[in-house]
Amino acid sequence: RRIVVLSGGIGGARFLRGLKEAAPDADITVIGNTGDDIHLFGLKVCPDLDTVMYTLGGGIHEEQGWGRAAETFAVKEELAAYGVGPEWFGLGDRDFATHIVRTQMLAAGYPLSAVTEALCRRWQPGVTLLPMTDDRVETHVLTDAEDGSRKAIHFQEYWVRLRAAVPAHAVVPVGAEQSTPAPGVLEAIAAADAIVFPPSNPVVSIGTVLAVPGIREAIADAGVPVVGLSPIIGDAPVRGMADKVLAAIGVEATAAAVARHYGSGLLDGWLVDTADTDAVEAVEAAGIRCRAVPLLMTDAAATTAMATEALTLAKELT
Ligand code: GDP
Ligand code: FO1
Ligand code: CA
Repeated sequence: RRIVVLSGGIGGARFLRGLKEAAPDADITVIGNTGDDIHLFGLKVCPDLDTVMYTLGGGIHEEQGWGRAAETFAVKEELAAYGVGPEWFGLGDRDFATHIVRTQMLAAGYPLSAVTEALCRRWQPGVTLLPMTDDRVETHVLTDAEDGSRKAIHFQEYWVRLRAAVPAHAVVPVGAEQSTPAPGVLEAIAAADAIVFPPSNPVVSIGTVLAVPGIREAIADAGVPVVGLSPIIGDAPVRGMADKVLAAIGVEATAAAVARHYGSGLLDGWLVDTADTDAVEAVEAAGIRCRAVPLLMTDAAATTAMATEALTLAKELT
């Protein structure tokens, strides 16, 4: 079985661990969000690709959910001693090596997809990890400037420095319109037996992947079940500030509203948590098959059970 998963960072990566357990023989292709990417100190950092790679490759900082296990911050401290920031973004020494290799390969002319493949030769994530595009796409958030006008800031500045605590008027994947899917992306979608939206951020993770022209259309035209799992439980994100970016695009932070946002044109099946059993009827009324199952990735067994439910739902919809 060939399964395609659109993924952000933590939510997608943790789900993928369960999916690998639930379908050990499946051929899994992950289309990773690159809208969170940021250039710092002359280096290209790809947080969501790295989170998937480290999580599936056994190098992730488990509690934190991003960055490397057993990390140290000597380089960051030395940069700070020179007064070189930003001090609000924590790049560790081990993680730095990834960004150095990536940046060196990009400078030598390799596209991000080839660089990601090379990095994965070390980490052996057990999935094919593709960036959504080889082109530069950067998510910016429209916020208020001091003088009352509006200014766009990089998503990481909004998310990490400001903790999404300032009003967000719009979320813009800058460069997406002119981007094209990375090699292998449309091919994987066309060859898939099922397409899964893990419990990733619907706006700045899955929404950004869908903003690459051709990807949404390819998914809708694939003619195979598209099933998703809600990242919202009990009208709140399980972790992070997804409610803030949902508000910015005018979508309520509920499991049902997120399903309706994707819409029956894209989504065939949707899993909500058992805390949201009430939402099932509304989702089905929107033409999306829905069921309530436990959706908390508290441990490996619970995560594998979620992936099994998603695959069962996909099979039913085939
Ligand atoms: P990010 O790029 O690191 O923000 O990660 P993703 O976009 O892949 O996933 C973030 C989303 O995962 C957040 O909106 C969370 O609500 C969701 N999430 C995290 N843990 C869980 C969980 O255990 N269950 C569910 N259903 N969602 C989760
Ligand atoms: N998230 C933070 O909240 N603070 C950080 O300092 C931080 C550093 C960081 C470094 C590398 C990396 O791959 C991810 C990092 N993240 C950090 C996580 C990440 O940038 C965001 O959580 C996601 O991009 C949001 O989707
Ligand atoms: Ca992300």
